[in-house]
Amino acid sequence: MVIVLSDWSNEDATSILKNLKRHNEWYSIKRKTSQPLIPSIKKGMFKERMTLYKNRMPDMHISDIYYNAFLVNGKKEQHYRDVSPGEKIRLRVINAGASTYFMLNGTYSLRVIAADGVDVVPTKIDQVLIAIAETYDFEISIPENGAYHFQATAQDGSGSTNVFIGQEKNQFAPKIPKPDYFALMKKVAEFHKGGHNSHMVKPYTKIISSTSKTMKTHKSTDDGHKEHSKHMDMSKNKHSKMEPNITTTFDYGFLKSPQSTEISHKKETREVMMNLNANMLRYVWMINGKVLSKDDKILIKKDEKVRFIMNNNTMMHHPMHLHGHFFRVINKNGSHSPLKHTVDIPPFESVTIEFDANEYGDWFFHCHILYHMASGMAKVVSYNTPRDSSLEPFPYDKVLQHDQKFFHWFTAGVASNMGSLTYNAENTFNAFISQLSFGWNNRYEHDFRYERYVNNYTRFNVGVTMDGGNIDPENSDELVGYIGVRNQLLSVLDAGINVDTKLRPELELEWHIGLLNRVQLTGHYEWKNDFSFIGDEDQYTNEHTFNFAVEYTLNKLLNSNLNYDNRYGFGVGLMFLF
Ligand SMILES: [Cu+2]
Repeated sequence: MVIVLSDWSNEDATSILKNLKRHNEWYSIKRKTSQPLIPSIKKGMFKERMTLYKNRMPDMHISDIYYNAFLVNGKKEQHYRDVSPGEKIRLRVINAGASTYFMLNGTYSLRVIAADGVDVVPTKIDQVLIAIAETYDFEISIPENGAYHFQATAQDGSGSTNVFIGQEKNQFAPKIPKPDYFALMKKVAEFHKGGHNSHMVKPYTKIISSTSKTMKTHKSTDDGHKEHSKHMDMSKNKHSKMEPNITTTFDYGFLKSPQSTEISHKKETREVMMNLNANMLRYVWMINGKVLSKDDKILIKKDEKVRFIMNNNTMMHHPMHLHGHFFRVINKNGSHSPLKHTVDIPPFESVTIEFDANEYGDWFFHCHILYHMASGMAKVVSYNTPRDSSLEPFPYDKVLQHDQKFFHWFTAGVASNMGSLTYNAENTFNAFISQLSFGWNNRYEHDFRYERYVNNYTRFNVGVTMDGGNIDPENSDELVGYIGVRNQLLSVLDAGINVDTKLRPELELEWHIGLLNRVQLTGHYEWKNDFSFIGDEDQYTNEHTFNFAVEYTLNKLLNSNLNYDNRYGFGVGLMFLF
């Protein structure tokens, strides 16, 4: 019996990705998985909260998206009666979700007989976490007096889907408890005490010769050698862990191949160290700090033994999937490590896989979370052989550009004191932002700028501001250009320094702090000083502009707010996101 699990959203995938890119809070509000400031303080976790801010991390979420339903073979629940009491059946469970891991359990424990379609030594287990794109085969016995309940619970605790196999629904699988997100936040904070990215390893590719036992090193430094010896120890230890498991105590230790899966020791080993990382605030997912379009190929050669060591530096699980090969997931079973095509890399852990390079051509290697893959978390494992001519209609370079797609969004505000309209067009490295605000008192400001990202958090910007002290045509409006640099100082605070065409310096701060599940404190502060380097006008001498708002999220598209702006005064209003 085949069980296909999936996650259903009423929203289309492009729109979901746009909302993730614009950091719309709605999905986490719906799931109630955020860790806002006030409850964090109440739970005595102010320090932990600050650690996440400082490390420019968003709240700890197990999944990014809110789903309307979880489905099994296309329905919320299935009841298959066409079995006999006591009958043994093979249940093949496939996780076809776009971005949901499921915890699987049943009326009684599951007997695992295969993983990703490959037989394993049968073993009983109470729960199995199935990553996206993984497959497990279980052997289950139908109860004598009722139906077997097979339950798949979304890992983030936001829902479940159920199958009953047999007659009467009278024996239920134990409920899976919801994750404690504050406890997870605490673990992440503890992990980051030593400074963020302290566990980052320099990526490298090395050839370890089979005969001479010497190493040929590519792209390496002395530093790299040190790292390497450390990681040789890691592979000796088989399944290595950087830290205790953050989100679950689940690993692949229960999977053991019935035969040895060792690859001939005579082969040269190509060891590839990679880091899985992200700019979680902008929803850019990378391998070794690069999206696919910036760094595509991992070159390998036929007949090599290829070893990938993958360090997950993010707060999310990543189901890494390699096309065209089965790889060994190195675990405590050593020579009998299981063969799989998809492997879960839990947050802040390291996993090693090995495969026999016995193919040719290019093979996609990617995170199987749809939105991570679309944002760049992928590589091409390439034997560097000529491309198949049948692929000519799909030019390679064009295929790669997928993660450079622009996303567009608007924010429109109407309040008793003012109105505003913001438009963003952003991709991985570029952002065009137009911001207009106007008060009913006839003052307005329009700013248009281009930002170029030089790393995850820093970008150069150039823009123009039309500052209308007064819309009254008798007063001249002033158009000035500016240039500067911006940096995301904290996950909740962005800062910028500019100098305009009249050589006036300008400092900007912008914050967005989650106070409660639906309540955010947002605001903006701008200071301009005119040292009169150019011209003698004094209208900008030490000008402060600021606004504060307490926003209450009504739904995905609508916030209500109470705000104060020192140009436009107090107001209450609504903000539309589209
Ligand atoms: Cu991922």
